[in-house]
Amino acid sequence: MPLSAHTIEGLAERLEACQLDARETHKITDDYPDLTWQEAYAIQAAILARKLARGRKLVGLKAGLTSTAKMKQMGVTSPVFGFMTDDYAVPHGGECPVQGLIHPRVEPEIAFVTKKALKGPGCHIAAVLEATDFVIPGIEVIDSRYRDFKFDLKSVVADNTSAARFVIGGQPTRVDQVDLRTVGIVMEKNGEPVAFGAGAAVLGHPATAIAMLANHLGELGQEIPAGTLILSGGITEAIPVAAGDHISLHVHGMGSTGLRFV
Ligand code: 0L1
Ligand code: MG
Repeated sequence: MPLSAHTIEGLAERLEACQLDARETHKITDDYPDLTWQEAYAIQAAILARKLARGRKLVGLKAGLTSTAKMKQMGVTSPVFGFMTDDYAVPHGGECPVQGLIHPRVEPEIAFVTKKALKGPGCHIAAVLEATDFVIPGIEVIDSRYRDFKFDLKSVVADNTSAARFVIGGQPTRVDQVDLRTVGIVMEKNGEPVAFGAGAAVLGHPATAIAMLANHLGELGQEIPAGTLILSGGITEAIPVAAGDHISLHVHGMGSTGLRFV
C-alpha cells in the first residue's frame, strides 16, 4: 500500500532529527520494505521542505553513486540525487566541527555552476557544457544517518543521499579550459595522498551526472535553474575523517580546496 502523506512527513521528521542530533537510525526499508523510488524522493523532498520552512536556503544539488564501479557494485544504472542547504556549506579552507556529524567521510568531486537552465528529458553532455558557467574543485562530506553507514538505495535516497557538508574552492574554470575526462585529482589527508583519479571515473565524464540530474528532475516537471551549484559525484571511494584531520583536494589546472575537521 502506498505511504500516506502523513507517514512520509513522519519519516522525513525522523531522518532530519537524526541529522540535526547527529545520531544513527535504522533503515526506512526495515519498516517499509516496499518503499518505492517515488516515495523515497518524496521523503527527501519533505526533508528539504522542513528546512526551507525554518528559513534555510537551498544552495546546491548533488549527484551521488556516480562512479561506474560503485554503480555496478550496487546494481544500479542511474545515480541518486540530493540537495544541499546553506548550513551544509563550509568555507574554503574553513573548519568543520565533527560534533554535528555521525561518521563523516569525504569525497573528491568536480562542482559545476550553471549559467543557463537545464531541463530534461533529453538533456545530454553537450547541453550541460553549453549551460555551464564554470567548474571548480569540491569536497563533499557524506554522513549516512543509517547505522554503521549501511543502507539500501531507496533508504539512502530518502536520507538525502547522505549529504552533510561540502566545500568548494580553487580556480573557477571554464569548461573549454579543461578536459573533464582526463583531468587528474589528488586528495590528501594530513598531507598524505589518500585518493587519486581522473574525471572520467564519474560516468565517463562528470557532465553526464549533471545531464542525468536534469533528466531526473524533468520527470518531476522540474529543471536545474541557471546559477545552480551541483556536485557531480565522488571520483574515488569516500575516505573516513575525524577531528584533527586536514583534507585538501588538488585538481590539475583548477587549483585546490580543503577543510579541517575540528
Ligand atoms: O555522494 C555520494 O556519492 C553518496 C551517495 C549515497 C551513498 C553513500 O552514502 O555512500
Ligand atoms: Mg558525493
